[in-house]
Amino acid sequence: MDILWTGPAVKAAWDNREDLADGWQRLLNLLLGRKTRIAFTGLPGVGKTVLFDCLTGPGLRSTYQPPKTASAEEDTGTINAKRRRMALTVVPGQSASTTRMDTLEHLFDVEKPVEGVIHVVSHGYIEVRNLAARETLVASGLKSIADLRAHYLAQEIEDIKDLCHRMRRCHQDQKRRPCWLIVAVTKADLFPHEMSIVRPYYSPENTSAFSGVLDQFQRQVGEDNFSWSALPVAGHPQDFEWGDETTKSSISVEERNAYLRQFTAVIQSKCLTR
Ligand SMILES: Nc1nc2c(ncn2[C@@H]2O[C@H](COP(=O)(O)OP(=O)(O)OP(=O)(O)O)[C@@H](O)[C@H]2O)c(=O)[nH]1
Ligand SMILES: [Mg+2]
Repeated sequence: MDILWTGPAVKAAWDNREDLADGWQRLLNLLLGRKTRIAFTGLPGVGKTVLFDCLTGPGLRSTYQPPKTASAEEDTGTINAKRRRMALTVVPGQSASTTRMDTLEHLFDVEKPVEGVIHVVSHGYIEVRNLAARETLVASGLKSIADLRAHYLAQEIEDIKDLCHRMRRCHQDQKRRPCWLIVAVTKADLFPHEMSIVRPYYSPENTSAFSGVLDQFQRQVGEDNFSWSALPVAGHPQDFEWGDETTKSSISVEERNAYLRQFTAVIQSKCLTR
């Protein structure tokens, strides 16, 4: 499936293609029918829960408010799922608790690993919701948005290395899972004019500090056993503030919805081809 990267292109292709909720319902049926288990991974504050909420429904309501704090518990889908525990699990952000580690251990358990991974990144735009943590970062010298992003881009690399390490352990078992990964480059509303940099950085078509980690992992486990792709998305467009600087959010509601449609379709196609 061809993945489109710029808001206007995604909008032209996906605008009104289907009701967002319908796309989700189809995906849900597919997941429940096939028992595909999918993990949402990525740094705390990157936007995992918001994307999950968009897929499961609440995030699409005009009154939706994104979480004010890091998730302490994993998010799992129950909505519209006839009380069955859904196959999507979001790793919680609060690293102080053991829950984050426990969830990761559970999702990448060598005996029973997930089938697919949605790894969320945000081009370094990480929401630090804890006031004390914000002050600590500023005191350590991260005064501008550019400083903060550089810091989190470096952390993203460590995070993807850690994830590949966990996936490698699972692949050493005969089950050869996870067999696919989607890099969801969220908060695309904050960098609509930088897609010519963002796309090669995160996607398989070039080798960058980020994509090189996944390429290496793919070589280690074999191309037949693992595929990955990347796509832009925006769950909840809003301005990004740090210190006295602001990065303006600038995409239309239609573009955001089109991004989400493309996202759901890509997840579906991964679930169907594996
Ligand atoms: N500009 C913009 N901001 C977003 C977007 N999605 C999420 N955010 C912001 O990022 C914050 C963090 O989103 P969450 O979904 O809670 O992040 P998370 O990855 O679940 O965080 P943890 O639970 O700490 O792991 C939200 O409160 C929003 O303020 C987006 O698409 N665009
Ligand atoms: Mg969360």
